[in-house]
Amino acid sequence: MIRIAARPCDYALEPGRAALVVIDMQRDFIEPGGFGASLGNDVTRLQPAIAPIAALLAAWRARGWPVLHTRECHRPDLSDCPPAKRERGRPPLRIGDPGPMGRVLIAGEPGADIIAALAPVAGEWVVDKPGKGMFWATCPPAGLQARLQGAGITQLLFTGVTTEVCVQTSMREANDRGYDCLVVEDATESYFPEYKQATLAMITAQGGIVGWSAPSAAVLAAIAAAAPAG
Ligand code: TIU
Repeated sequence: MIRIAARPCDYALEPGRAALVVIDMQRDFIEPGGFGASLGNDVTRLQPAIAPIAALLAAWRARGWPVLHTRECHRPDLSDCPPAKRERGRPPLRIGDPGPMGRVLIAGEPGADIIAALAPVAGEWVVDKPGKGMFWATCPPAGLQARLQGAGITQLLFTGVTTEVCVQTSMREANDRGYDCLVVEDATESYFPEYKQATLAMITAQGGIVGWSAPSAAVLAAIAAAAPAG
């Protein structure tokens, strides 16, 4: 057990049972011309999360611990995209429309790729999700919960984008399913800094009603001291 200095109290990480979760670090959210930009957002605001996530990935990979990446994307025929999602707002490009990185938020298109700096390596899970949460309609037929249970994973450390949308939704889904969840504070970003801060505060309030939070430095220092890279 590795003790991480966290909010609202220390987090007891169990080596090998704690997956690093990287939510939706895709070109469609992080680069100009994708889904995030189409919604009117300043995509440069997500950049600061990249280096902390890369450092966490290196630490997990050095120890052979499980890593799970997600991608928010839809089938080319949009059969898994509810009209209520596609028709929301008045973006210049909607889900499925052709854009500079291919069809927006469609599996297999360049925009749906995870950014090169954080590309998955062999053996890591890549979970495509049509919704905000990573448990909703993923990993057919048995679902993500069964897959995590099969791998003996009981703890999830969350990183990625955006804090108050897909990271928070996935963390809440996971909390309800019994996982010990920690969000890494500098390894997640939002297009709205105030929403990021509010999300971290509401997750850790009330004794950790949704889970824990900690800076990447605290996570990395704790595991470096307790579990030297092999
Ligand atoms: N718009 C926004 O902040 N986020 C999303 O649409 N998806 C994710 O958070 N991945």
